Amino acid sequence: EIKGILFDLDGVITDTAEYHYEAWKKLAEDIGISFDRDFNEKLKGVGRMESLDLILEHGGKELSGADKEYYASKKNDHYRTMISNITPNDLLPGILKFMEEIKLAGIKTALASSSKNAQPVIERLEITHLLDEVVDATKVERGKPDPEIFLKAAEQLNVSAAGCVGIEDAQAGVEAIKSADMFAVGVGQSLKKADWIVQDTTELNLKDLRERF
Ligand code: B16
Ligand code: MG
Repeated sequence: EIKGILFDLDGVITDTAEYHYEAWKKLAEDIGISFDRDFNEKLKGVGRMESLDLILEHGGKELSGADKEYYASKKNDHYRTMISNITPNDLLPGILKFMEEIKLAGIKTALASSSKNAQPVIERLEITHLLDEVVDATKVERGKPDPEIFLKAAEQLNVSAAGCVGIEDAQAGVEAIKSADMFAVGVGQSLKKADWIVQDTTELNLKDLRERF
């Protein structure tokens, strides 16, 4: 029986991925590193500093710790400016209906996001009341694919991992869910390790999920 559903934010509830992409692209090009959508896929679900490390590695560049802090915070300032315009219209299609359906069924929900900006984003999306717990990058030590964030979300909901479903759009996220011994829903075709793969968020519904769980 499904007791808890744990949502990734970026790519599942809203498409902040596009803003991360634009902000990283600008920063990479500012420091002379080429950046495209293909490479950007590797950054999905990955924390801010880890993402900067991957970009530097990709461009064959090394920076001091202080410079890395500077560039990571510059990227974040740009990202914060973009997310300040988010409204409930930016919820991905079908996700609000799905979250309301879960709430009505009495299943608990939590957010499990690698973003340190998750709180302002869910406030702007006006879905705070649909999430019983919020676990973001400010509350865990290890990023996805480590299972910590999903295990912590389950613990805060007071449900066992076996009763949890995690929903992710990133490879690192699906791996984290599987390492936590939970049922993984993957949004997007390339998530081969997921237990149920949907093309997009409009396919999410409780009946189909329960049949597969
Ligand atoms: P921030 P998620 C992740 O969010 C994004 O997918 C990833 O691209 C981003 O680098 C990471 O959050 C950190 O975000 O810089 O805002 O702390 O998919 O785990 O909800
Ligand atoms: Mg994501």
